[in-house]
Amino acid sequence: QTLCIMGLGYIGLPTASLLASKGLRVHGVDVSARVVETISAGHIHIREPALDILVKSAVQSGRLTAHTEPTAADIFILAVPTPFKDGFEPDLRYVEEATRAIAPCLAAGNLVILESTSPVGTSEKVAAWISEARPDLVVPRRGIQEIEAPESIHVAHCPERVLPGQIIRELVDNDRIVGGVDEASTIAAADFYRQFVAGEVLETDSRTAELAKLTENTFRDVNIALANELSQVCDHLGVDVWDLVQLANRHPRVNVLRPGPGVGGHCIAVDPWFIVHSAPEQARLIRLAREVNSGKPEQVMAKVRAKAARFQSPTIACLGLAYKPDIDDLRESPALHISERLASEGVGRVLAVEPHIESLPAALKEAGVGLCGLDEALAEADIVLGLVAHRGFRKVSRQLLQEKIVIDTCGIWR
Ligand code: SAJ
Repeated sequence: QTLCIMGLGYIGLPTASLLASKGLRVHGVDVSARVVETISAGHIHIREPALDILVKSAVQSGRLTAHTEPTAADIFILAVPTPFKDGFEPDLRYVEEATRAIAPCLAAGNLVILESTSPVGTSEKVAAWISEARPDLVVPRRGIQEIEAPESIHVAHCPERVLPGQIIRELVDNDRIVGGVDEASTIAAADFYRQFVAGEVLETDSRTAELAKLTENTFRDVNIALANELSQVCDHLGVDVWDLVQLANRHPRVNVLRPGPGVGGHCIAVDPWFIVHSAPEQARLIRLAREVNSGKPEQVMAKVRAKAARFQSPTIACLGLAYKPDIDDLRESPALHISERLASEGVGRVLAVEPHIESLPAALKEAGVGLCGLDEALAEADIVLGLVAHRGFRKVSRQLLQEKIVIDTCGIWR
């Protein structure tokens, strides 16, 4: 089997190299010439444990090659970004561009899989774009069974579900949801994933598969919003939120998540909006949860401003910049946003501690944030602001902390 993967980012590249390691011939495509060059040299442009070794051996074996243009293949995977525009409207530009780019390469019997997290109905749009570009092919449509049409292609959605930091393992171990635009597409796509997925491959239709993925990330967002709202309630009532969560979670059917400085990353803060946008009247709780989580950084900053007002010119040690613990990923990170704002507003001198990076992003430097080691930052700090529960932060001496004003947003020392 030959494979053409559109998009060599956090999902496309691990998938491409994994499938190449299983013996498939993989033609990887990315719009960035720099990304293509890097991968062709056997290197990677993103950080993910174990990915470097996998890509290197896939490229060396000749089974993974990187290009800027697609080619004919048996299976096409679309793994391009699906951001949103102003007004939280999903931006399907990259999916449409990738679909139109592969259309001339398609032949009867091919399978096209959309892996990008997408609003409900996107797989049907992919099928419609193909049909428009290639009237000679039989393209599946919802609810219409093409009986014995050898010239038919297949279109299905199989949402990615991997956790950054554990991508390689989860690509194989996680159960996968596969939903075709028609039943033949579901079967074709499920057969493909069963070749390399150790978890179960669950069959459904494309619309249910699309909504299932959005539901998974929305479930997490709503539950984090509950934790974040409880942290506000606790501040108001003078209750320790960490004690509260720990005690409530001793109930056999309760599992409150951890409050934090806000929800980061490029998935959980985006995906719920796809549901809200497509069903605004119905998705009231989902919208509110999103608003609670996106308002959390401002509440953290208000707390810091209030404490900082006691000093002439306080030094604030911001512990962590990543979007979650023990990774180096700074994308859409509330910790990064808070550090930058505290510095640019002049709330104090901001020293950031982020053991997973070597230099600060330009915007933070411009805002006047300094990057330094944990001990140095703690020695100089008047206010210690815990933003990410990196493992390395736990060891800080309690005695040292007692001499400082500590705002621990994510329970590092609990
Ligand atoms: N967070 C909290 N409290 C918690 C848990 C998380 O504040 O108790 C915050 C984190 O600090 C982070 C954000 O939420 O800022 C998101 O982190 P995460 O670990 O929950 O999720 P992601 O964004 O790294 O990956 C998610 C995963 N989805 C689910 O767990 C349902 C992953 O499986 C998806 O593949 C990924 O989104 C994606 O690409 O959609």
